[in-house]
Parts: sequence; C-alpha cells; structure tokens
Amino acid sequence: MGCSTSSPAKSNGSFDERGASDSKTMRIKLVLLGDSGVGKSCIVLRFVRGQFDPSSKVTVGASFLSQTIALQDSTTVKFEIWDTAGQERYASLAPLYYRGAGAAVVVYDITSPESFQKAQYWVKELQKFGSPDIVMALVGNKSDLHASRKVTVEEAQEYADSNGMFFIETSAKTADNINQLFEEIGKRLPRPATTQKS
Ligand SMILES: Nc1nc2c(ncn2[C@@H]2O[C@H](COP(=O)(O)OP(=O)(O)OP(=O)(O)O)[C@@H](O)[C@H]2O)c(=O)[nH]1
Ligand SMILES: [Mg+2]
Repeated sequence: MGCSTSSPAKSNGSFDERGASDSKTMRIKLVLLGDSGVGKSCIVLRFVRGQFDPSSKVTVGASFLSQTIALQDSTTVKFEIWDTAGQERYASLAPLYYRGAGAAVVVYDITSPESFQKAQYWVKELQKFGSPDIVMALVGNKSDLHASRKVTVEEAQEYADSNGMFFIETSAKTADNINQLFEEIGKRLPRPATTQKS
C-alpha cells in the first residue's frame, strides 16, 4: 500500500477546554488540496505515522486521519485531517472537505510548474468559498528533488505573501519540515479569546 490511509471521520473546528486548567485542546479540521501526485498523502502519512512509502497509490475520494501535537505555549492541537484526491475527476468533491475547515494546506511539487498553477487555483477557490478566518499554508513538496526544481522559492514566497498565507518547502521523503508545517499552522490558529464555537 502507498501513502493512502483512511479511518473513521469526525469533522469541524472547535476549541475544547479539558479538565486540567493548564491543558487546552484545540480541535481543528484541516484539509489538504493540490494536484494529483504532489505528495499530499505522503505528507500526511509522514506526519501521522512517521513513514514514507515510495509506491504511493492515488487517493480515491478522500481519506481521513488525525494527529495531536503539543505546542510550546502548552496548547494541544488535534488535527482532523482530510486528505483529498487530486485527480480532476474528484475536484467537485473538494467543497465537502474544505467547508468548515479551520486550516488548509495547499500543496504543489517544486519540480512541477503545472502543480504550482493548480495550487493557485485552490487558493482562489478557498478565498471564495472557504471560511473567512481559515489558516492557509502554501507547501512546496519534494524539496529533496532540488536538482529538478522548476518553481523557485522566491516566486512561491511572493505568491504566499500576497495571499496572506505562509509558505514552507517540505519533503515527505526525508521528513524535512513536515512537523514544522503543522506546528506553524497550530501557532497561527485563533486562540481561545478569538476562537468561535461552532
Ligand atoms: N522524491 C519525493 N517523492 C515524493 C515526496 N512525496 C511524495 N512523493 C512521491 O510522489 C508520488 C505521489 O505521492 P502521493 O502522496 O500519493 O500524492 P497525492 O498528492 O496524494 O496524489 P493524489 O492522491 O492522486 O491526489 C509517490 O510516488 C510518492 O512516493 C517527496 O517529498 N519526495
Ligand atoms: Mg493522495
């Protein structure tokens, strides 16, 4: 089996105060979007299970996984992750997964300008139809393939800056920046005082 994964689903973004006064858990719905083959499922598998499988299968429909991390400010974030299918035939399903999402990870492959164009399509779609306060990350994956790079850091950073997103390059293969990606999202999520209950 490849990077594809699935398990039972639960989905919305909310803030729960659990028993202990110093322990706060934020539950957040996170969606991954991007062209087929950019490595979305591999990013999720690396983040959740610490694994990489080079013979990844394409995702059909979407798959769900969750992972909890602790941030430095003693906040705990439970990511409820929807890994969508990038193939064109599934594009019409995407709203089911990004609707109500508190965070979106838009992925492209640094060796593929077409996938960077597709990422921009998803950013526009999220700007039109996503939650107004959604935290968006632009992710250039496969940074280990730098010898075949076609999308520069500068153009991606500029695009992210002009669209209020943060930008990071990752490698699901080497694990480079995978945890940092999710930690950065966690840091940017609205904190209790400003988080709306849903
Ligand atoms: N070199 C390299 N290959 C990667 C990396 N991440 C994923 N791949 C490879 O890219 C291919 C596609 O990865 P997937 O994670 O299945 O891609 P996807 O975005 O989930 O594709 P769909 O499910 O069709 O939307 C696989 O052959 C992976 O092994 C990476 O960081 N570096
Ligand atoms: Mg996939």
